[in-house]
Amino acid sequence: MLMNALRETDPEIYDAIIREVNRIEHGVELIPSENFVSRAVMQAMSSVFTNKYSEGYPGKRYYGGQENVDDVELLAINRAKELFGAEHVNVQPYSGSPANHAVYMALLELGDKFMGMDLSCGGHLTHGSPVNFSGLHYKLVPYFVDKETEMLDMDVVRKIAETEKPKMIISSLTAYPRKLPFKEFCDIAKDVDAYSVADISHIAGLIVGGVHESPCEYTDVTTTTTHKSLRGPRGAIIMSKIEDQYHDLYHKDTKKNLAQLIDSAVFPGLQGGPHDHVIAAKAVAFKEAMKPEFKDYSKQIVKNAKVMADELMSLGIKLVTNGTDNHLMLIDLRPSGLGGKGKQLQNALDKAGITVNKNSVPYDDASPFNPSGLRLGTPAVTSRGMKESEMQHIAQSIAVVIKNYKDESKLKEIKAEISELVSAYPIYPGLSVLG
Ligand code: DSN
Repeated sequence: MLMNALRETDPEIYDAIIREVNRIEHGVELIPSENFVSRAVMQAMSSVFTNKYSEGYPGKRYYGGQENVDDVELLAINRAKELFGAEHVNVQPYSGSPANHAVYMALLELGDKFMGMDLSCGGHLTHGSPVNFSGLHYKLVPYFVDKETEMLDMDVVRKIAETEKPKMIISSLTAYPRKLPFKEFCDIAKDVDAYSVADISHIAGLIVGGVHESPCEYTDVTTTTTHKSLRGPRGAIIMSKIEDQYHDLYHKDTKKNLAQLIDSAVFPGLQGGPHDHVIAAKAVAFKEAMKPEFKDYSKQIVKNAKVMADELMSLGIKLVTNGTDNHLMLIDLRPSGLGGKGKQLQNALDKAGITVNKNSVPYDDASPFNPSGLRLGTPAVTSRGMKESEMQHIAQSIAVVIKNYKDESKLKEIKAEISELVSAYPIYPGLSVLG
């Protein structure tokens, strides 16, 4: 990917990009919501489609010159339908939060009650946090993980739903290292006459690869970002059934089916012109995810996570739920006497070339700005081609950093070792030296 024009026009931004390329090439990226897209995805994102305005949907736009945009959006929609087995897909959401916002607008009235997983137990900001639109405009009834097992107890989720009678139940995770029982969530929603919504942003790539159950067969609505384990551009999509089979009582006045409700919530309800360059890149990512190699990739993500988890635990590090079934792990620093030190540990790992994020653990007394956990995952390192032995090496390095987080020379030593380890797995060969 040549960047001569950028270098000439804006050397400061050019330099920052090159520095970022060097950072990712020489370090280990373990933030579980990040990944490395292909050059094809990046090329689609930096294409002339960034110039176009195309409010509306294929065949029904408000501006001229749409023949190529329509082709791109239809390709993205049809590929997503095939990939996830979805009846209806909207590929226009700018990102995960707007996608979820559109779903609330489509399904609920302001002030309506819904159920979502508590943020500190591994939920998401848009699932009812009091500082987010979802908690400000709607009424959250949270469900929590069990204090002992740190896992979801679906009998408790059912009891809450039966007592509270929410209009919508969201199943999702951002820091829960176990599988989500989508069928059970949907059965509960159906039994209490609530909409079932799944936000599969973190695990979409695992679902496509067949290593996690898909909710699309059962749920009314499924949202996902496209840039996490799915390895596409920043953005999101909303998938849904076409007809609302169970809840016409909630919107009998609109005469719209579920698909139409979602589409009109995205545009004109919430968004303006879609980002056509990103929709093009989503289409490319969906095509890549249909390849058999993507299944191997997803399987390896989970294998790598298990090996890393086992190695960390064998080195005396406590993981929330004592392991993982998916792509992520949550280190609980409290048993190591480091409760409330998540920020210091994240900084120490940065210095050692290992990127993670500080995160609350279930029932954490510490503040979210300096919580007691570290969240890590394997989608990005697996994209580089790393396997089990590298996961063991990285886990050992993490353990050394945790024990020596104040020792600057030890952190330097680990950084050099990490740089050596990753040098065999270039991400974008040649990118840092091209002009
Ligand atoms: N910020 C994302 C994550 O890191 O999980 C969720 O939106």
